[in-house]
Amino acid sequence: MYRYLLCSILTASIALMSPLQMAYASAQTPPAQKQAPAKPGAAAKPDAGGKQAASKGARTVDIVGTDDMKYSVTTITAKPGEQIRVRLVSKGAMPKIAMAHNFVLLAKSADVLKFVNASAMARATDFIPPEMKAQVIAATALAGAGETVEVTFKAPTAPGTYTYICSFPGHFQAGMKGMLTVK
Ligand SMILES: [Cu+2]
Repeated sequence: MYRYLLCSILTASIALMSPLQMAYASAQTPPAQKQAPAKPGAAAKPDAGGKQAASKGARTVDIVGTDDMKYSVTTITAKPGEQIRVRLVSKGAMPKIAMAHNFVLLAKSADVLKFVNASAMARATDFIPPEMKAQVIAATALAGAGETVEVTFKAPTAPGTYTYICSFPGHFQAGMKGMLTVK
């Protein structure tokens, strides 16, 4: 009699458990999947945290670069000498060799068109022409689709507007540029 009772209790609990477990498992899956796209950002955080000693107090400006060759942010305002961290996320479906983005802030004295033309020939150095490095205030590496790059720099102390560009060939011409205003 007892054994029969025990058996039926066990059977009942097992029968109850499996649908419960399945429900639990299926409830667990969607949030896990939802979190996956956020991972690159989250993964970048420990890295950023590690760099915080160098960029302490820096204000972060998040920019998205897309396959239509545009920045999501085309104007940045900074105080003279302010510490700025630009974090650029590349979103798109094209392979990195054909579509990648960077953020290159140029000195006020820079000849932007000349820089852009020289950049197109500088694939070996991530489209930053070595002979024109003196005109670069700050630059990130290239970010292919799904990648995040960042650079922390001190805004110029001289008030005025400074051009930033994506130096990947053709992108500046397509409108991938913006203005940093120091005031
Ligand atoms: Cu670009």
